Amino acid sequence: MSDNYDSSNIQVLEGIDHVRKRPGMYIGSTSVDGLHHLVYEIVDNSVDEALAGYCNTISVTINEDDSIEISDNGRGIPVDIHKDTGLSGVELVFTKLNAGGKFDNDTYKVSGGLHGVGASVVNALSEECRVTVMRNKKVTVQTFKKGVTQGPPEIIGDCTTTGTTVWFKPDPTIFAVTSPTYETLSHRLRELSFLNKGIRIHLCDKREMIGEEFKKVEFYYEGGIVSFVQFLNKAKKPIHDIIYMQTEKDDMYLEIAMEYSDSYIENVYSFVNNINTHEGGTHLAGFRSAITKTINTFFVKMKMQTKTCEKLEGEDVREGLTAIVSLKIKNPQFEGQTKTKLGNSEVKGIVDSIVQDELSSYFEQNPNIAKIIINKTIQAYEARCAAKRAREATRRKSAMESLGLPGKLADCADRDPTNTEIYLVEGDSAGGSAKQGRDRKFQAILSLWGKMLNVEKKGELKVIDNEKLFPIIQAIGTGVSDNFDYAKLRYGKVIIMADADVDGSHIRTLLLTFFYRYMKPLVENGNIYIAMPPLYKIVPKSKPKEVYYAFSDVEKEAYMKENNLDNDGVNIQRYKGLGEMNPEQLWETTMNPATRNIVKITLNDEYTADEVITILMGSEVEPRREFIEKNATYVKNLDV
Ligand code: 0RA
Repeated sequence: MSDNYDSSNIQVLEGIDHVRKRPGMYIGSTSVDGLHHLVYEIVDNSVDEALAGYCNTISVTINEDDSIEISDNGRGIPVDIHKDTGLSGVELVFTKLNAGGKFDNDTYKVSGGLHGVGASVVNALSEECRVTVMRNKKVTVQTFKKGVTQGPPEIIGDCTTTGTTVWFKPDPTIFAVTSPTYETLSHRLRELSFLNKGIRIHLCDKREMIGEEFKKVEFYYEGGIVSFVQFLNKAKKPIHDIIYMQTEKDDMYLEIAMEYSDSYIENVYSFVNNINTHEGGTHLAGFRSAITKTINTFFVKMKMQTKTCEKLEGEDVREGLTAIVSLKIKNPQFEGQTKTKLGNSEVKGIVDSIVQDELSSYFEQNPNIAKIIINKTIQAYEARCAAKRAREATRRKSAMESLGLPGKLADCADRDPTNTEIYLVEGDSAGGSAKQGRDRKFQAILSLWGKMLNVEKKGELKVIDNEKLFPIIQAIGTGVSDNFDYAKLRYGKVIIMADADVDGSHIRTLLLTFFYRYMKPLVENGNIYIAMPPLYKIVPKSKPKEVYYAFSDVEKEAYMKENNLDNDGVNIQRYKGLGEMNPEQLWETTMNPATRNIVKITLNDEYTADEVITILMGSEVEPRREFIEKNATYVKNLDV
């Protein structure tokens, strides 16, 4: 063993100690998100091996005991003993902070943000971790507990192929949750296979059977990000074929796929080293600036200007655009609140010039498509100008009436949004009861009236002008779309209250679509809620003062059984609508924070949330029919 062994061992132990004391610093949190980070760390190493060209299949298995196994068919992590340290290659990767397999420097490694802290962090936070390597015709195993090596690598057999398998069991003394979520892992693995074309990624959950087999899925996209855009647009009506560009320049690898559809929505996702840059950054800025410039150039060149439209703006060229911008670079600098904004300043100009070159030559070669896109953009421009005129007119009107708030609003006394809530109530009689029943200190009521608009089928002009939506926009205070300002939010909770029937469900879906498209941060930050009024009022005949409210049939049955009641022994009232409740009942069942049932709307999967909304509310009939047929039993409890 080398002289350096002792000092390097002390460093390793100090490293492990720090990771276990401050896990949040390495993996963000010790909640279920942190748990998933462990999986992503190991998968990222296999993806690096694939990007280097040595591996094409990665398999992730969740075992019955919640332990996790990740295999790849790469070269296998070296197992021979490193001269200077006396450690095996596996030991180096799994015990030295940031050693993570970055032996060679000729590929773009997935490292940055919270990722890239390496396998040693996973090891330190695992009760037990076992690495099995197939390499040089031998199968070799090395085991660790809480990051500490349990012995030298051991040859356990022969083999003919190569690869690495990492099995680990997250330490239950560190993690609040030790059971990974299939859907979350599946979402990320799908994203990874879109972003890295040609890699086959399997996920298998041995905790659950589907028929005779374990729950499992395989992701493989030959088209990479082109397939990604196809997937995002599958419920939309594209107006041309996907434009794809791929360039390597100055230590950067840039890939873009883009396609316009007849939708009004911008749907652009950007990535750096496979990390979703939710907050954008210099790569996205470069892309945006380039498409605005290129489209304007061809707009002039092709003599498409009109009297009213002489110049197209960024918002116009992004309307209806679905795109993936995927950049791989050596030293990404991540900034922003969630470290998902690219900061490297040199990137903007380089991406800008690449995209201008590529898109220009595409337009030169495909003038018909250029024309289709520019026409779409001109329409967006005209609609935006009309919306602006309408906004100004409304502003003038409200200034004259010196009324920033809608007439139908019964506001609350408190002005602090951390305390306040607003109920959006469908139906005038329910609105009346809610006004009388509420606690006016912190609860505001807005009765909704008029014809609701399906925002998915209309541009912004119609939306802000809509008689039902405009008072909601006024009352909430944040503004919409690009003018949205979270700091102006007037109520911390926005609660949609509608009947528990088909009409109520339609109103809820339309309002959720509106919030998702025009006030998305409210959905992302968990400000939107749905009130759940009870379905039944149950009064035992023997105790007429004892009132029980049941929110579902299951609850009703359970209550009857618990109290040995049969249908003769009780009076049951089935509420047909909120309007049937008096103010006291409404307060007790649906508005009193101590007793009510409200459901917070959450975004589970950003890509499918968009798809579900598009399918349910968009202009294409066929995907909607298919979706409803496939999901008929779930539609009632739709989780956007
Ligand atoms: C460094 C060198 C070599 C392989 C790897 C790292 C490697 C790391 C991981 C992590 C997960 N799967 C992996 N597969 C490979 C081998 C270099 C060579 O053979 O020349």
